[in-house]
Order: sequence, then C-alpha cells, then structure tokens
Amino acid sequence: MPTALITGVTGQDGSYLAEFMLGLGYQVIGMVRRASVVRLDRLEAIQDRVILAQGDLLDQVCLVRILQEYEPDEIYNLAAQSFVPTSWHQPILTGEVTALGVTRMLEAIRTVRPSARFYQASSSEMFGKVREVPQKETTPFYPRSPYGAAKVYGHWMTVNYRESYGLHATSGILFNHGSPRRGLEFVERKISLGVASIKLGLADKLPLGNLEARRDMGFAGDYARAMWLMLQQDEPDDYVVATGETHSVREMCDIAFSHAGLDYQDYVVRDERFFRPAEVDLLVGDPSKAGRVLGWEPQITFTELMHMMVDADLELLRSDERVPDVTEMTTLRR
Ligand code: NAP
Ligand code: G4F
Repeated sequence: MPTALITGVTGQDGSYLAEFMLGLGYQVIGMVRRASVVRLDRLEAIQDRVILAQGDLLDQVCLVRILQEYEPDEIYNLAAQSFVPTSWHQPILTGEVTALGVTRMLEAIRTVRPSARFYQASSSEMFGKVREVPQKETTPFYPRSPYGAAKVYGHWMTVNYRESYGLHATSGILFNHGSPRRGLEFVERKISLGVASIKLGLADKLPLGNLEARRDMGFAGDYARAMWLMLQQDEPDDYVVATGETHSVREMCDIAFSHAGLDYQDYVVRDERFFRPAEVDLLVGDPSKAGRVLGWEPQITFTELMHMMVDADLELLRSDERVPDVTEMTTLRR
C-alpha cells in the first residue's frame, strides 16, 4: 500500500485529495498543525481512516521527523496561507508559510526521503497582471500580492530542486476552484452563502467588491484528481489546471441568485472595503497540456458548481448550524 503525506489536509483541497487517495487504496498521512481546538469538519467522513500527524510548515524539525517516521512515497504540499487579502495584512507570515514553507519541505525531502514524489500547490495568482491570454505553463509571472509573490518563490524552488537535485518535484498551477467546502471568505462561497442567507430571510444584502474581476473557476474535486495524476507521470513537470473559461464575479452573482429565484441586482451592494490595493483582473487558463499528457478534464461546469454551492448552503443554514461571519475580518482600509 503506497503512503501519501498531505499537508493542508484540513483545507478544502486536502479533504478532497485525502478522500480520493483513500479510495485508491493509499495510506494517507495528514499533517495538522496544533491549535487549541483542531477543526476536522472537512474530514468528517474519513477521519477514522486518515492518520493525523502534528506538524507545521514553519518548523523544519517536525517535517524531517514526519518524513522519517512515515516514509511517504508521495508528498502533496497543499498547506499555505491561501487568502489573498490576508497576505496584505500578514505579508511576513504569508512569506514564511506559503514561500519558505516550500523550501523547508523540499530540504526535508532532499535530506531524508529523496525518492518521494513531491507536488507543490502553485497558483494562477502567479500570473497576476497577465502577460498573455490564455495563461499557460510558459506564460511569464507578474504577481500582484504578497500571496502571489510567495507562490512564485515556491514554484521556482520546486523547479530548482527538480533541476539541481533530481527530485521528482512537480508544480501544479491551479486556477480558482471551489466547492461546498470552500473557505467562507472566498468570493464564490461568500456569494453562495449570501444567496442562501437572503433566501431564508437571514440577511437582506450582500456587500461585495470588484464585480468585474474575471476568474477561471472549476470544482475542487476535479482538481484533486489532477494533482494525483501529475505524480503518476514518469517525469516531473509543471501543469496548468483550469477549465479554459472565464467568468466575472457579476456572472457568479447572476447564476447563484437566479438559482434561488432571486435577482442579484436587488441585493448586491458595492462595498469599497472589499476592493484590493492591486487587482488581478483576468484569469483564464489553457489546460491543453493537462488534457494531452494527463488525460485530465473537468467534469463539473461553472454553472453546476455555483448551483451545487447554493444548494449546499441552503441545506447548511436550514440545518440550524451557526455559520460565523468571517468575511469582514480582512477588509482593507484605503
Ligand atoms: P485552504 O482551504 O485555505 O487550506 C489551507 C490549509 O493549509 C489548511 O489545512 C491550513 O490548516 C493549512 N495551513 C496553513 N498554514 C499552515 C502552516 N503554517 N503549517 C501547516 N499547515 C498550514 O486552501 P485550499 O483552497 O484547500 O488550497 C490548497 C492549496 O492550493 C493552497 O496552497 C492554496 O494556496 C493553493 N491554491 C488554491 C486554489 C483554489 O482556488 N482553492 C488555487 C490555486 C492554488 P488549518 O486548517 O489549520 O488552517
Ligand atoms: O475569491 P477570491 O478571494 O480569490 P482569489 O483572490 O482569486 O484567490 C483564490 O484563487 C487563487 C487562484 O487564482 C488561489 F491561489 C488563492 O489561494 C485563492 O483560492 O477573489 C476572487 C475575485 C477577486 O478579483 C476579488 O477582488 O473576487 C473579487 N471579489 C469581489 N468582491 C471579492 C469580493 N473577493 C472576495 N474574497 N470578497 C469579496 O467581497
């Protein structure tokens, strides 16, 4: 039974990847950082089958220890400070975790477990102020946030450890992907939860920032499958994973509100606090290499994703569960 280590297993992607790999018969080790209350909500269905190992990307020693103890065959580095606005509030922490954390893991692999295959969760945010449309593996980077800059560093360190030390180190350049397990502050989840709240009479407006920003958005479950496929290749490489379509935040609102029988124009209000100091206006990926080499293509369309998320949030709120409003914690004073 092969062993996989997943950092960020408590996150959206980590939970989908762990489920997928358990289904393939892997032993899954999930790295979880210490907290006064550990939240394993996203792992509810598989918690008894994932081996949890306490660790943190800020701490080199624990990474070495985990690799020595579990001897993983595949390592998926999904852990990161992943919310772009927080990266302006906490640029140093973002650099420590999202950038240097990658080097800590690569060094641990190089010294302790060089035969392991490594996946780095790179991001379309690296393209930032885009130099080319659509963006592909060879498109130059122009990051627009501390998060984007940290991801560029992590990406290039992955390429360098591959070329300098011969590690099987692969970088997946994933475009936006959501799901009902998406963090509450990301725009598609903020919209689906907002629609559900309004539909059930729990709110009467939804404050948003830039409605004209465009994203290439798929379903997280499809993207987890692409991560695994990348590490099954004989040679490590870089891959863009995307749908090839782009949609504005305004379109997201239109589709989500319409699904609940509402008109977004009656509820969405412009709120300056959700605009960013520097915006990524347009992302659209060219996933043809992933299709050709990995045989990967997305199964869930953008509209299906938005409907799935609205339905899940209606069910969540109907179940009386308390959902904290975290979306205003990182608003930016201008
Ligand atoms: P997410 O839901 O925010 O999950 C992030 C994970 O990282 C959580 O498990 C979190 O643990 C963990 N983490 C944060 N700081 C850590 C640290 N210092 N040490 C160890 N673990 C730490 O993110 P996601 O959407 O699943 O994304 C997964 C990865 O793909 C991230 O690297 C993200 O930047 C990247 N990415 C995401 C997208 C997307 O659209 N979703 C697109 C491109 C790339 P806690 O639960 O303890 O907070
Ligand atoms: O949902 P977002 O916060 O995601 P963003 O910045 O695209 O980053 C996500 O995707 C990246 C891949 O490209 C990942 F690497 C990263 O970890 C994360 O998962 O914002 C999307 C767009 C932005 O243009 C933003 O300005 O939505 C716009 N937006 C408009 N109003 C809003 C809001 N974003 C948020 N979060 N909240 C708003 O009220």
